[in-house]
Amino acid sequence: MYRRSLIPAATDMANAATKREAICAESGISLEAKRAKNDHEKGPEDGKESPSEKILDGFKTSSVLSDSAREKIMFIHGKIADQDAVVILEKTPFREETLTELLSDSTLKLEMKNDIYNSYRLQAPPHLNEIKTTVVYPATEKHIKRHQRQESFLVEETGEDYRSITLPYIEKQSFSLQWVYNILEKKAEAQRIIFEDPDTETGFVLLPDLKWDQKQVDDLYLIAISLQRGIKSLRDLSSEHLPLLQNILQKGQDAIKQRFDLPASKLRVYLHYQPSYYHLHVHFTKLGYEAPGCGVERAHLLSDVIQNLKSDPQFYQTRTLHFPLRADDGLLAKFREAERL
Ligand code: M7G
Repeated sequence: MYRRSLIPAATDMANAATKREAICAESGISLEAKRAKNDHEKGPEDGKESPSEKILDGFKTSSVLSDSAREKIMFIHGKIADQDAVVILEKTPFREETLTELLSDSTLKLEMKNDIYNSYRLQAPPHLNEIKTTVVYPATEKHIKRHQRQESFLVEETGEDYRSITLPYIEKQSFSLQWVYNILEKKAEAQRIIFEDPDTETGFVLLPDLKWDQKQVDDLYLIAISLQRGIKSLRDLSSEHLPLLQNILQKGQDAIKQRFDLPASKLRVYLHYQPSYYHLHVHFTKLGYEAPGCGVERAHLLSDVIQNLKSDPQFYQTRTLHFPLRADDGLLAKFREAERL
């Protein structure tokens, strides 16, 4: 079966900001890369942006943090103008609507022939051979570490462990939420929003995840970000949040059905524990796509979360939760210090 392409939807785009994004997507450069140096406050839609094609010109590679031949992805640490940067290069899936062009307009170089078996190197036209590129710049030590291949350990966290070990740690150490606030305040990615419910209590914004290039639904990945601030993670949820969670599930599914023609039965809707960013958000990925972090040790289905809160309003304050931590994670060191590992 061919992949369903999303390109026609993209051609509906009308205004200038959206066109800018399309150019970005075309060039394979994530909008994140277009942020002006040290400009954490504004997204590229607002300010004068540095030219997208220049950001990697002076990039100096320090090391390959990790890579996967199977997933065709590489995480690279390097410097841009003496500041740390992380570059993620990822080959993207084939698209049905470019197949004819790909097969007819490419050059074939013979590798070997044997009976009915023929092996070639196909040299595709550049626009059919793009690489999704994400640039995190300036990157913190934590951004660099998280992409390094590392052994991980499963941690068992009681409600008390959360309050005495995890909470004090995440209050000091977690990633900046500036990108989340930029989205909520329409300072960044405003043109990418797929659905928005403006209710201050139960509202949320649904948009493509940074990891998704939106070219085909096979690897669909959206995130719903709660408008309410201050809900850090699963641990903060109680029955008072049921209307918010049910709203995200229902309206998120409806919006995806309408926009991408994918029914709820084709979606995996979940929260991470631990998340990387401590502002309530829900992941929507296509069932069958092995999205990073969708394993049982980290993903909690939103429908299960809702049921758990219905049967016990304090479920997530009292239950023991398990999650993996990388060997170099400071939180793991805290669990070790407390002799909980
Ligand atoms: P998480 O569960 O906090 O952590 O999910 P994870 O990154 O370890 O999965 C945060 C989600 O937000 C991830 O799926 C990220 O790919 C996504 N994300 C991160 N950033 C910095 C951005 C961004 O700037 N824009 C968008 N649209 N998504 C982002």
